[in-house]
Amino acid sequence: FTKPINSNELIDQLDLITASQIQEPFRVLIVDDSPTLLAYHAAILEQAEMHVKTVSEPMQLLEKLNDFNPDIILMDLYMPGCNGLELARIIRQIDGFLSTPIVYLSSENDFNTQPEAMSLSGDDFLVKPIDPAYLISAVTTRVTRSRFLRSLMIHDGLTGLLNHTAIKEELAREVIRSSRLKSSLSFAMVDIDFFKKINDSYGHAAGDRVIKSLARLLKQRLRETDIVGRYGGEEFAIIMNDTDATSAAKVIDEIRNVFSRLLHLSHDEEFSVNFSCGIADLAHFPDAASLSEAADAALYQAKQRGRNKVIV
Ligand code: GH3
Ligand code: MG
Ligand code: MG
Ligand code: MG
Repeated sequence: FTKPINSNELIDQLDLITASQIQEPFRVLIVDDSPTLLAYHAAILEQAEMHVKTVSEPMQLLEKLNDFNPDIILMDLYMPGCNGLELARIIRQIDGFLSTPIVYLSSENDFNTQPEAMSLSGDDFLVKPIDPAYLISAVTTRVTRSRFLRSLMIHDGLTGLLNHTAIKEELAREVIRSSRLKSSLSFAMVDIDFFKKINDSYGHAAGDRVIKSLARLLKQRLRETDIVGRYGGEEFAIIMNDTDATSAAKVIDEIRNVFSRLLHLSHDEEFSVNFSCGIADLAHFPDAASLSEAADAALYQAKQRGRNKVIV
């Protein structure tokens, strides 16, 4: 038995996590038929510590897109056998690239084509030759803004965790990845017990603080490779790579134990809270839908059998 910890003592790491994601090196994909220009533009951006990949052959584009997952695409307008406007339109139809900034690079001096380029899936138009400092700042401002917007879009405002949509997308992705690698994967659903009573007895603000403290605890105790999201009001979802349900249950049961011993504070009144959890793994439920259904059913069992429990 260890002494109870005050929930306020948990360090707030969530802002740091989000900030570090925004600060990762920018990934820039340049599409141009001229190897000389590709090398020149790449060198400029690499000097500014960006990660650059280049494509001189449009056929390689799709493959590079998925492997590299660029933050921004710099697209030559005229290439033999294809044009940048058409490529941009194709990119816009690929899952996950609807909002990736596309900036056209061209020696085109006819300003009439610029509005056309904009209306066809582009975000901006830079005329070659481009001043190196201008190229760097054009890329930096766009990537900073789009990363920030994307971060807002996929994170939950209260806890900073991934939101419902984002965690479902992660689950779909991780199920495919783990099936391909034949590695194990667990999915856990966590739901705070009698949360309505907490709100009723101590107020909504105290309830919010409880939700935040569980979010922080999960982030602190789980591995860097585990993916945590806020599934709904007082519900959390956790994806654990390379982990079968038995091992996952061990880890989460420890967290359950720590959480149930936290002391929460509301107007000088101390109270404690616990959660229930249901877990399923990919070995028994081989697709995302049945995996999350099974975790949900196990959670229901945990509630039925008295709460404050982890059930596989
Ligand atoms: P059970 O043990 O069966 O899970 O009981 P419960 O009271 O936790 O069950 P239920 O899921 O019905 O209640 C969840 C409550 O959580 C309902 C809602 O008022 C509250 N809630 C949902 N989102 C938030 C939030 O963001 N903040 C606060 N403070 N409360 C929330
Ligand atoms: Mg060209
Ligand atoms: Mg609930
Ligand atoms: Mg609940």
